[in-house]
Amino acid sequence: SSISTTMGQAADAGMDAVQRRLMFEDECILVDEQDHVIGHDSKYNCHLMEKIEAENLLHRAFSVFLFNSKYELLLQQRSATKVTFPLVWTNTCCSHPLYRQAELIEENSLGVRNAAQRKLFDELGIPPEDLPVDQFVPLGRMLYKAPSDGKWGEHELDYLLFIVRDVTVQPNPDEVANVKYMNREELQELLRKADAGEEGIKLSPWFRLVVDNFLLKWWKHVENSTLLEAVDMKAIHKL
Ligand code: DMA
Ligand code: MN
Repeated sequence: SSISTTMGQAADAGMDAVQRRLMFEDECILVDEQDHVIGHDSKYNCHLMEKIEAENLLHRAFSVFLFNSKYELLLQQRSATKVTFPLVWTNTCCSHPLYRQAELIEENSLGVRNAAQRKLFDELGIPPEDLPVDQFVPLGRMLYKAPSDGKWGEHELDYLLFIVRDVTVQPNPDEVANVKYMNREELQELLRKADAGEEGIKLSPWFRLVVDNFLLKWWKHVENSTLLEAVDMKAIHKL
């Protein structure tokens, strides 16, 4: 193997092999703060805090919130092997649209919805036919930066996608440690435990931002079947 490969492995000692592969295979979409595509870079580079700060790297992402027909929200706990934010509780599924034709389509956020369908299968084993792309409702976009640990972090323009659907779930242990449907009271309880610093209960920073800024209002729209009234894809909320 080449010297650079050897050095890269030394620098990332302990990184899970599956997650390392995705770090170099996944090519993220670089955007400016108005969400215009300005280039692309590896998932690895896009999540290195040092590069984010030095080059102001910002990439496109999505966060899915899936509700069942009882209007409970599916949460996941990230696997222990995730490079960023291991073992934190978060919304149903998050990832990045990749720099490829099907996931770059901007009309009606179709590229992002295609990526969501792909990752809900990869992470949670939900068959794509259970999640037609036209059923995802893009509600809004937020821009945020969050360090994970010393080396890694996020700086994303995140599309917030809601979907109401009963699905079969088969979590992929490389990605997901645990899943749970929660009603509002159960989520409040989880938030309380996280705030109290209870052992093993942590929330992702982006989920926390959505909870604090949008979730309760949008949850009511889910229950009233009025989600389309909540759509605002013009603004980009800088949080
Ligand atoms: C990245 O999620 C996207 C957001 C909104 C944080 P992730 O770290 O779970 O990405 P991936 O599943 O591709 O590792
Ligand atoms: Mn990211």
